[in-house]
Amino acid sequence: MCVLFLGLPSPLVCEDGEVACSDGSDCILEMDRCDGIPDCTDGSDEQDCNERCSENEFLCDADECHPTSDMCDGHPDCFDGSDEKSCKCRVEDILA
Ligand SMILES: [Ca+2]
Ligand SMILES: [Ca+2]
Repeated sequence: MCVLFLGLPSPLVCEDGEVACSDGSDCILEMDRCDGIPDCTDGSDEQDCNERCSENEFLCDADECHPTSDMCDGHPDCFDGSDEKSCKCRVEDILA
């Protein structure tokens, strides 16, 4: 089975259990995709990972990634506001 990303300049044939990096430069193991560690030179194996965010991001309950600096800043950044819901460090709580 060949797994190819659409729009490659030249077809890259990967072996079973492998996926192509989006720049077409390399094949990586399927298990290495979305494991939080960039294996492609362009880091594309860690992009478009619905269930994972970058190292400096967190995942909302609504499946969005936001910078960790947005967490617990008193302003809802997640669509569902989950970045503020799970706060144990809210200013209000500290002052209470
Ligand atoms: Ca990876
Ligand atoms: Ca926030």
